[in-house]
Amino acid sequence: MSEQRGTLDRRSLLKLLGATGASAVVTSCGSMDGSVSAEGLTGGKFEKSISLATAGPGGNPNWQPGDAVKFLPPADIPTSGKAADALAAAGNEKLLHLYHLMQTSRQWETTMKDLFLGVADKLYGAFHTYVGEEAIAVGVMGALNDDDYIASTHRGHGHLIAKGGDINKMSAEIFFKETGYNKGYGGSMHITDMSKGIMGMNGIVGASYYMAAGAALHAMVRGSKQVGVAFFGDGAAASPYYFSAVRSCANMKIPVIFVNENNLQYMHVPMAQTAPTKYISEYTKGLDIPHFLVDGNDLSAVYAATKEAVEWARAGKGPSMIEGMTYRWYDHAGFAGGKVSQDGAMGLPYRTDDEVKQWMSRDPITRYKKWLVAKGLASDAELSKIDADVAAAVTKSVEYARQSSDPNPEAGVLNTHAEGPVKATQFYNRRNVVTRLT
Ligand SMILES: Cc1ncc(C[n+]2csc(CCOP(=O)(O)OP(=O)(O)O)c2C)c(N)n1
Repeated sequence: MSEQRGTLDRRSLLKLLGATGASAVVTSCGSMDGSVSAEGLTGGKFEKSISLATAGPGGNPNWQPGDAVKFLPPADIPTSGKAADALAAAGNEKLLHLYHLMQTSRQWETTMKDLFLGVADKLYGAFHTYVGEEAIAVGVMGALNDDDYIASTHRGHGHLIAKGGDINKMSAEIFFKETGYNKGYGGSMHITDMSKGIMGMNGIVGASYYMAAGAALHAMVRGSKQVGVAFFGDGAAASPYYFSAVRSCANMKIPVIFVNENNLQYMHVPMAQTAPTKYISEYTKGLDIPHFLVDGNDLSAVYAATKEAVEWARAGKGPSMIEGMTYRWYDHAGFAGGKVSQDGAMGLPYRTDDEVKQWMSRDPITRYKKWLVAKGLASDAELSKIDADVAAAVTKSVEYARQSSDPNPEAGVLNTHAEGPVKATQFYNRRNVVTRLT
């Protein structure tokens, strides 16, 4: 139908169309420039135009493998400005600690990758790497207190390490040993450490929203000023629970920070084809909460945004949303296209090697290192020493895992209840009545 202009109101238009026998009416249609207006058809005006298609990354049906380079951040992190000042004010000890955490996350996962691809340890099980996205976890956690809560994702090793997780127990869990975080029963996607406010990695995409909201609501009721952080990917934002959770938190002013790690890839499909808007942060803009769209490979940008979000939450103003644009270096899960002692997965069908290499040239760790040196906040020698210390700690964690014992198979049904360890012969039903099964 061609576009009509004039002052015909909706009721008259529908009457007119009904009289001609029309049974369905298209009142708006998308255009590739991204804006749609119903002005001509309704005689009224929408307050804002509604984007149905944009120039990407989201909502772009013309997206091609390789297009992620259009969202490459600059080579260097700005050394001046609001974000740079906020991070620099954190002080040298903390700045070096954040570098240590980023390196630990990178080196631990890279070592695991080599072990999965190598023959010595025959590792198996799901493993989703966070390599390339470290600035988000470390930037967010740098702005939190130890007793704040986080709800992680299937790609959560970086979240755990940044929140103070123990790499010995993480390595042991990947080796399915009894000294692992989950005593060797869980593997990568269930690692949890409540002593650090880590409510767990989680294989259920979109589960972090209500976990973080529940913890934050509990904190709100207690008046403790703790916040909850829900990490999630661009794909997870498609969950119906996403909008629902942000809406509920906004309604009740629950102190949750929704942190979207937009790595432009939803398993093996580009985010361009799975999200209707240009950015994920557009989904919730109508809720009138703070939104921060940041370069997710820039530690200072993530840190500064999170600091503001935390202040907002602790002041009782409720939730906020941060979207960090980033890129994962490896395949969705496992190591297709990866090689021992080589960074990044190449030859994958849904992205180009050039795109991968260009994003790797925006390595958040290298950028942060250059920033620290350029601002005179650390020397190359200091940072190299941290690199070496981290390498030694990662090697030690692998040795710890190798030397630990396998779980006792007879203990398989222990530790499966939230109430704590129960005897294998006991089962708690919903009324908490102990029922003897044998
Ligand atoms: C409820 C649910 N649906 C589907 C899956 C399968 N699944 C695992 S990861 C994933 C994609 C998640 O993509 P995104 O949220 O963008 O995170 P990323 O992997 O890019 O970090 C899907 C669909 C799942 N684990 N849980």
